[in-house]
Amino acid sequence: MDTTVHNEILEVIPHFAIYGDFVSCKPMGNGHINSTYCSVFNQAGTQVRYTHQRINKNVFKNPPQVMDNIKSVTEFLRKYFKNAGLDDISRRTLTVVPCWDGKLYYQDAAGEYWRTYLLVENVKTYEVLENEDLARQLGQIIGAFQNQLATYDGPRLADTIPRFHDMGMRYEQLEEALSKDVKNRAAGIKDELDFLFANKERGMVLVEGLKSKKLKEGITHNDTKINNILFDEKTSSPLCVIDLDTVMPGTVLFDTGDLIRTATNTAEEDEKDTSKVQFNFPLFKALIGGYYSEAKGFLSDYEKSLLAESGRNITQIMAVRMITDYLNGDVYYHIDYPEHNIVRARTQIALIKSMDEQWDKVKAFIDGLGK
Ligand code: GN1
Ligand code: MG
Repeated sequence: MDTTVHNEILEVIPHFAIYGDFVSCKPMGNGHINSTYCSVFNQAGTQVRYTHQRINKNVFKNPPQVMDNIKSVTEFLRKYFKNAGLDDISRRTLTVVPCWDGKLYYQDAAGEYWRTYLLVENVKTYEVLENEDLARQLGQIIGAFQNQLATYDGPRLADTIPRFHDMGMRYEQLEEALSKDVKNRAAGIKDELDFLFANKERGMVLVEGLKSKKLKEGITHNDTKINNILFDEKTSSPLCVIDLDTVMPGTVLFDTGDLIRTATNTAEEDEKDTSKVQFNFPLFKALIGGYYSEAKGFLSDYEKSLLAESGRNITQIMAVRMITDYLNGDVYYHIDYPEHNIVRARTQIALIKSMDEQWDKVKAFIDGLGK
């Protein structure tokens, strides 16, 4: 047994409806919000793996509601894939393993919420994309995911984090953090704050588009960073969109935005050397070309015109959120070291600057899409 395993998980696992003999469990994953473990069971001679997650209730105020959403979405997708004649469906969408009492979560004595999924085997993830072919396929799977969810006919989905991508609210939170400055960090990040406030106005385009109904509201993923997509280890093709905690109403541009933010960056989200952070135009073209091949049937002209802008916009909102957390003393995102949030924010700002430098060709590419 791995000694790094936290004892709490050993109390939690037996509540889930898993047959066979428990073999081992260890921490896994690198999400910024939930804590994840992987367990192994011996089921009559076959080793089967599960993932267990503690849902961060500081972030998700109503974990049972999150699980209801996930159940509705994964059941819908399973049906969809079945109707499309696809095989290997338990690798194409997540499978929730309920508790013995039928609940989709277990609440431990400390009040923490836990959930379990089948672990999707033989897959890999990327922090930085390696080539244009991967980018094109990544764009396609997110376009397809949105296409699938456009026909969603299950129970109404809850807003698991209200106003999640509302730039106006995110700036209000930044202002508040700045006025309190609980860690006296504001003085050391003047350039970053100046940049974000100077660009506040242009950041409002998506949230205002939703308010004025110039942008349609549909069901979107809202957290399409590239490591939330599992790629098949053998074929290298994207297979499964995971991290469904924030699947809820939004504009498709929230998803293209996060995809652009993470797929076109030549460096990782928390690269300390910002000179390594560049917006990679060939990757952008491949990504959006792939996305557009799936999305052209449902994208309005206005949505299409904002495809590139969505990348800049979601990168900006992440910078605002990361800097806010830095000022608040790192209460939201998991951090590995004290400067982690400001390092992340600087990377986002460097990426926006690199996009700005290449904006003419980016715009020209978007204008020429489909022509
Ligand atoms: C968080 O859970 P994870 O690590 O996929 C965050 C996203 C940010 C992302 C930045 C619920 O995502 O909004 O884009 O970190 N999720 C939540 O890496 O806040
Ligand atoms: Mg997440």
